[in-house]
Amino acid sequence: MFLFLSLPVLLCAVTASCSETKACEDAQKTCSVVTCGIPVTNGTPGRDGRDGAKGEKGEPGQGLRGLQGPPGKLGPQGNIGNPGLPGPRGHKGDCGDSSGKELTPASDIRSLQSKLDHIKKLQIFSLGKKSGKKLYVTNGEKMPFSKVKALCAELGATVATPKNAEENKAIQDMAPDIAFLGITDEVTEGQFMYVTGGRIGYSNWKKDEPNNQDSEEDCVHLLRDGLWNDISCSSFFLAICEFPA
Ligand code: MMA
Ligand code: CA
Repeated sequence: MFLFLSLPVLLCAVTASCSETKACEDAQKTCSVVTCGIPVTNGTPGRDGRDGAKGEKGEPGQGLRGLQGPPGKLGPQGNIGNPGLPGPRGHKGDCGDSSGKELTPASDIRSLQSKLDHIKKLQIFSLGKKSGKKLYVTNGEKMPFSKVKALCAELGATVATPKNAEENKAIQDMAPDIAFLGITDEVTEGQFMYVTGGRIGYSNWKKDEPNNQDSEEDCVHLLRDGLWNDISCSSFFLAICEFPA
């Protein structure tokens, strides 16, 4: 703590080394202008100092935890999920209506039948079929006999089979090439039969035929001159089908 001395004392003290009470009393004897004060203790406190620098952050407090806040806002909609498994089989349905109101009326059936008959007539006319005569049809393709049979069967027809000279001539006239006839001796060698059944009642063999060449000629084809020859069933000839007279 400093001593608070008046200025003259200080000046004197400077010359007389008057820095202490005892030194000052000594100085009074030699220094007339020196007035020594009574010894003092502490002065009144000074004003408060300026605010210090901000301190470091303190440790967390020990108070009670606050209440939980309200729920947050709704999030965005998610992606569409995968399809679910098929549901269980439903109950058996009711019996059908037997009242007949769902059926096609007989008048409609008659009308359709009439139209179909008309279309058939037009087609027969366009193919040149004469009343009471068989209708022969070809697609112009050559194939083994088994294929000819299958093709004609698909059409609801049979393989062209002349049962008299007139029919033989009709086929000869419409055929653009050598064609298979619906006749074979596949069942019994040398015994020619209609593929539709029964022994043949008419024939038009070429001279020296049938000869069963190489023992493998069970089918019959119609040559361009209208004569017949027995030939291998696996060889290729024209397919001609016939529809009833
Ligand atoms: C000859 C004759 C016929 C036989 C054929 C086989 C050309 O005619 O022998 O009887 O069916 O050959 O190609
Ligand atoms: Ca032959």
